[in-house]
Amino acid sequence: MLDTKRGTTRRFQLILIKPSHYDADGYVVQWLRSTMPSNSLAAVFSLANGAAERRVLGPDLPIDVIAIDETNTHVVPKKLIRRIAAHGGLGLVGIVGVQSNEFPRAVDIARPLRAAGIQVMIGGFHVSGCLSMLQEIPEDIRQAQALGISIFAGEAEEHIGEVIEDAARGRLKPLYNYMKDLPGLGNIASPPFLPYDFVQRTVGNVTSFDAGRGCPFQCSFCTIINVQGRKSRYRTPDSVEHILRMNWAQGVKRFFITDDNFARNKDWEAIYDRIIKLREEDGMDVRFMIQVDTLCHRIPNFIEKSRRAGVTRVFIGLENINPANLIAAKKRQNKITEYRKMLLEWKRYGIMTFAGYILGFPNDTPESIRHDLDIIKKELPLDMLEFFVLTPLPGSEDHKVLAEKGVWMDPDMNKYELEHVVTAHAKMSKDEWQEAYRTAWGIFYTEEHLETVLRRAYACGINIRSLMPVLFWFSSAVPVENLHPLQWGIFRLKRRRDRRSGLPLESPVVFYSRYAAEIARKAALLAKRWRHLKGIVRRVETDPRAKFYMDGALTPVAEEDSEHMELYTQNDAARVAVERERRVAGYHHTNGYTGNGHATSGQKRNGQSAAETPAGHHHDHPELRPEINPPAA
Ligand code: B12
Ligand code: SF4
Repeated sequence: MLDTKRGTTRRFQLILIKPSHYDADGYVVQWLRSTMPSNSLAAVFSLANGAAERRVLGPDLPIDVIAIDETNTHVVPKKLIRRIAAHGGLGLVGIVGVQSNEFPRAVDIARPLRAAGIQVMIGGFHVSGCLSMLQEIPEDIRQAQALGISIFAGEAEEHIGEVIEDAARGRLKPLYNYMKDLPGLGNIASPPFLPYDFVQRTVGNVTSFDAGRGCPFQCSFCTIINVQGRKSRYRTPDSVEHILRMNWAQGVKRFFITDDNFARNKDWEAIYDRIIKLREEDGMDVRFMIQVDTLCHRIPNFIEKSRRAGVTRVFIGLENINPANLIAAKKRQNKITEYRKMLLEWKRYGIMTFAGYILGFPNDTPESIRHDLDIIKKELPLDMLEFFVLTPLPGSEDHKVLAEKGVWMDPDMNKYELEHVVTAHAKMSKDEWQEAYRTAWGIFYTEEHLETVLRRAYACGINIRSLMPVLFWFSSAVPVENLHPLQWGIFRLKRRRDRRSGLPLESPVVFYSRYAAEIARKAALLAKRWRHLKGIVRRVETDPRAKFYMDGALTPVAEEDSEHMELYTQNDAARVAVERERRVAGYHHTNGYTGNGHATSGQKRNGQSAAETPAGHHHDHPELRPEINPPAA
């Protein structure tokens, strides 16, 4: 419809931007191809399109929804301002899925928009986490509100219509707080979806969706349980099928299921059964990466069905191998005595394992970290390990406790990307801790260990040609780009004018000559690393004995592990943990259970643990009641 008065077409413009964050020099981290489309953006984009189809602004005011991912697309505020002006001045810029490390960038994007009178709203984990855990709204969010930015805490599923209507009337509230009102996901009509041209701007033709939200555990560094809750909320198998079919139709067949812990999605089995049907009966060869906890192998059928459902990669929150650290972080469900069983079980099904490892728990020192990593390399059959600095993320219990005690935390949110040390440690100086993070990558990804990982994978029937690029990615990001692999992309784009507010504009000569030198240096380094890894792959493939490769990590779990393996004997906490597990196993034996894996054929007996109670249903697993300690013998 044309608005004759203004000579413009009146259409409400809903522009959704997933922001990036700043690198160490204050430039926006942006790529020609970024890692993966953001599920937060997919979720809000789809909900907004649903509202547009429902014509929530009435039959005479259509809504255009535009999505922009700043990790691969240049955000030009002037263009957005012109676009809104050209459509009758009606619009809202929603900055979506904003993590703490992205909050400063989100506010910088908003500044020129607000100056031009455009309505802006910020949602995502930073604001939701702060509002759920802190007594008072922190200074950075208040400053954003002072700029006239509206804050949305909570989930958009049931509120997107209200936001659009308020924006269309020019009456956005400073705060929408729906933290106590988390939606069920089962009947959401518009599940996460992004069109193909969007997915194309990322690496590997993969997209993502959340099949559920919430996790039952209580890790003190975790934000998820305080934002999305501890109760499992999940999409129906119909809804998951709908997401898969929409993507299949546009040629996207690979998915990252973003649930922080898919093993604790209460409907995992029904969802898997539907996917298995799609794969085995309808010929849809869809593949997945999922995230799980370290006790998932004890859920009957979980790993076997993962394989049948097309899971090829699994991310596991290993976090640490020192039980004293795990207890300090309330990560009691992580039992070092289960790590090998769990990893070997994934290997048995030919699924690649990625694990997260956190550095900076109370008992960590530079020496202990180095020692722990040596043990992991020798004794745990992991394909990929990625490191994070223990960070009191806004929204976590750790952050809340430090804030209440008035302990120093770096006020610069841009640093909360789990690569910077942002608070103090009892046993390491700030520099030592930072250095321990930087060197961890080099300690783990040595040339020798890269070959070991490839040999182990080859012997387990994993396709090492698809493992190689992943190893390349994870082993190269920090040494070459000085960025975490999860933030990496293909070909860094840097714009002189996209610099953090408050920092000076550099001269074109300085800026472009440094940029060109960086591109040349990185290209040379990457080519060398790629050739090197290719050489290892060739060596493994042409070695006639490679199929029979065996080492300590691949050795089946056996009783004597606890006497020989350093994982179980390295310190008192480890020995106590092993002893405790033995007592628990003994207890279960005397109660007629089948024991939890200190059997000599541990691999075969996985899953026949205390979990397999006479009741037999996986929701009765003791690990689903994480706050209850196992009974003492
Ligand atoms: C998937 C994921 C990723 C993917 C992202 C790509 C993808 N495929 O989505 C990858 C692996 C690349 C990634 C990377 C990182 N991630 Co991440 N990630 C997640 C994860 C597991 C799911 C995100 C998601 O999709 N959630 C579901 C969506 C729908 O929820 P949502 O974002 O909150 O959006 C809802 C509401 O907030 C609201 N909303 C959001 N925006 C807006 C905007 C408007 C206008 C409105 C009205 C509403 C609204 O409505 C949405 C729908 O309900 C979360 C944990 C989690 N459970 O959310 C961590 C999480 C977001 N990541 C986190 C972090 C720290 C990172 C990293 C920095 C480091 C790391 N741990 O890997 C990196 C780097 C990111 C970067 N800056 O480049 C933290 C952030 C915590 C914080 N306070 O900042 C989280 C919470 C996990 C944690 N460790 O606590 N991540
Ligand atoms: S296992 Fe721990 S860190 Fe992972 S989502 Fe659950 S509570 Fe958070």
